[in-house]
Amino acid sequence: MKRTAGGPAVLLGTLAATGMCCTFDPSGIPGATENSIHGIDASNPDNAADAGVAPVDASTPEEPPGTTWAELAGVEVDGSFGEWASAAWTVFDHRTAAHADLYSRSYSPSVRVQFAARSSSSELFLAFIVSDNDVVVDSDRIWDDDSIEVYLDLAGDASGLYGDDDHLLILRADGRCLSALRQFPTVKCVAVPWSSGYGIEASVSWEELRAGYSPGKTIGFGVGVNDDDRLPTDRDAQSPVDAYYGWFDSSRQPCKECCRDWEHPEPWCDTSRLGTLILSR
Ligand SMILES: [Ca+2]
Ligand SMILES: [Ca+2]
Ligand SMILES: [Ca+2]
Ligand SMILES: [Ca+2]
Repeated sequence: MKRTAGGPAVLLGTLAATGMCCTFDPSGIPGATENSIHGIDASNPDNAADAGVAPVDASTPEEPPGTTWAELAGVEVDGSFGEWASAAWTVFDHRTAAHADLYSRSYSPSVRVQFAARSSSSELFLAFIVSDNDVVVDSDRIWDDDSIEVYLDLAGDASGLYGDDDHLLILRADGRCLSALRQFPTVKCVAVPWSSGYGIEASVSWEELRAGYSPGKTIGFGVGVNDDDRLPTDRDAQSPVDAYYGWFDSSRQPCKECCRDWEHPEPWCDTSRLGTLILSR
């Protein structure tokens, strides 16, 4: 796995330089195990109703862990979630996330992510319904705002450091989306604000991912959520993110050298523990 100038090493070096490290033990923070914080009940979000889809119970981890499916169907990336009504949704919150980084001692769990994938022969489609009590978009670095991160290991080789077949997509609550590690793929996305959160539809083309499409194909896949609630942190950054939760396969062994100064393995610098996305169900 190589790191190239201007590629993963630069981005990951930048991330490491921010001091985004795992100072706090989530289990040691008052309220970390509570479900209803800041006036929202994360287990019964209004946002799924806003999107016209059924909310999924977040209290029970999915089986098998870290596995999700992309139904074979086309999607219009327009901010309307009607075509997702019968999707195979996966959900995570602070209780079921594979990993948490809490940056503010004032932070209380107040974010929940319901996501689904679909695929056509030309594009991979993703939908996210995010419950978040305070949607904040105020930083130059979009991962310091309310945003979704998507991790793709197209070869499914779980080889640790990000290589040419691995991608990190960041989708912000205001609809700004990017491919963080390389110029391609182009990420198309539409974000919609809701009463207590936001929704995002996104797509990337299999051609730009340089990955062949086939029904039954299995790729490495993970999702993270950044929660900025305007709280004080110890980090020297412009309105930094307050918490991060990740969905991936925590039962797999991490690459200990891949994330450098980080005390915990993180999916944005280590593909070893990504989950699995299966095309078609
Ligand atoms: Ca749509
Ligand atoms: Ca921010
Ligand atoms: Ca890979
Ligand atoms: Ca927030």
